[in-house]
Amino acid sequence: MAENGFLKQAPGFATRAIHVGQEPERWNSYCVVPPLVTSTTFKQEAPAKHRGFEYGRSGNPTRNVLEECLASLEEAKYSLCFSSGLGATTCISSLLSRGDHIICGDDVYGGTNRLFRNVVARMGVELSFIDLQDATNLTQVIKPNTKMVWIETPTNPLLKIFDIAAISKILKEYPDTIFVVDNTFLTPYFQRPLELGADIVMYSLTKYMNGHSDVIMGAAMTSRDDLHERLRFLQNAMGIVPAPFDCYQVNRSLKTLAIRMQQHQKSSLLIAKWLESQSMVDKVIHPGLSSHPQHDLAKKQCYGHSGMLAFFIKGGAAQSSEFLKSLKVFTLAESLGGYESLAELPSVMTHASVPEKQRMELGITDSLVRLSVGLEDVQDLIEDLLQALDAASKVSETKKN
Ligand code: P1T
Repeated sequence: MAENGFLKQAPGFATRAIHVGQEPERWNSYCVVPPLVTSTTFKQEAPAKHRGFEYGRSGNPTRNVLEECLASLEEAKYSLCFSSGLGATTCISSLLSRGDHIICGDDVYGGTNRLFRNVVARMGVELSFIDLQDATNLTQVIKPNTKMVWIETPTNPLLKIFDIAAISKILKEYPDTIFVVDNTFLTPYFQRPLELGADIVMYSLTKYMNGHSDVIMGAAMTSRDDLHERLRFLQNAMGIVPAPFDCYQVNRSLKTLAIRMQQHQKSSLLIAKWLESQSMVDKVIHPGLSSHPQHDLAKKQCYGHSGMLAFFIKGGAAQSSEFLKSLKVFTLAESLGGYESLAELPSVMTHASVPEKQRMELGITDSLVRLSVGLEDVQDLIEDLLQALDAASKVSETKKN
């Protein structure tokens, strides 16, 4: 057990992030930093006789370097990269056929909800959203045609925790159902769903994995040969591949993933505890707080928590809007997981595409503020939050929703 009560990380993660796939001996020049290969095509010695690369969509040396490193961090046999997180989701959901049923956790990124509802369901896949805080809820909706269960944990934006091992245990009875976990909020540094029984782990690499808010990319990892073969076929057939330069950037960013995550963890918990003491804050949601309803589960299944937290501000849209506009160190923007702190209002930003009824049932109200705590000095962040909460407190009561 780690000092904070979460699972203790085995040594080796940072070393693998720095060295796996990066061996200088692979390149004629013995370069220590893997090169950025932009060539879209590769010379063949004779028709259909090549040295592993034919055409940039089906494989690229810089992408291979990144995919190898990612597979190692996830302790997965395989990893594939995509042009965005939603690109990875598009590819994974293309494993399904008309008439299949997908069960999705009730609280997911707004874009994932929109893709499933407005694209995947329209192609004839049946869709159910369900709250899996109690894993046995699954048994009430699962059907013979359920071919995929998709969850985020912690969920975006409410940070609910689902028990990956308990869900996968139930799914043992349904061997044709693929269990996918979107692990974007935690990264393999803090949670490894494959070791808990998931079939596929999916990422928006745009977030913590790249961590510098300058690349849009996604990934899928699996240790199942059949799933990898099909996903690799789809990645190429559907053309959802990332640019080599973006792969180069993410590969570089992985070198500092472990230390970045440690600092995100530390700063976000300090801020969450501080927010709990503020009179303008109704409730703080952070898996590292003992007040989080699944704090014990988080400690049982994760190696730590990231920089993500959410809180309900006292009042409504007028107060949350004033708070967000008043921030000076935090930037009011969508996305998360970068070195810079971000704040947003999910109801009208990242989750605006979720139908209002579903948002209200979940509790994604105009008072719910989401923070991605970055790597600035934590005291500067607290002072910024303090002055913005103060500004929000001055908004007249009558301006409440
Ligand atoms: O933006 P993209 O790389 O396509 O990834 C989509 C995605 C998938 N899964 C999770 C858990 C996500 O949070 C996201 C993107 N989310 C945001 C942009 C956001 O601000 O929540």
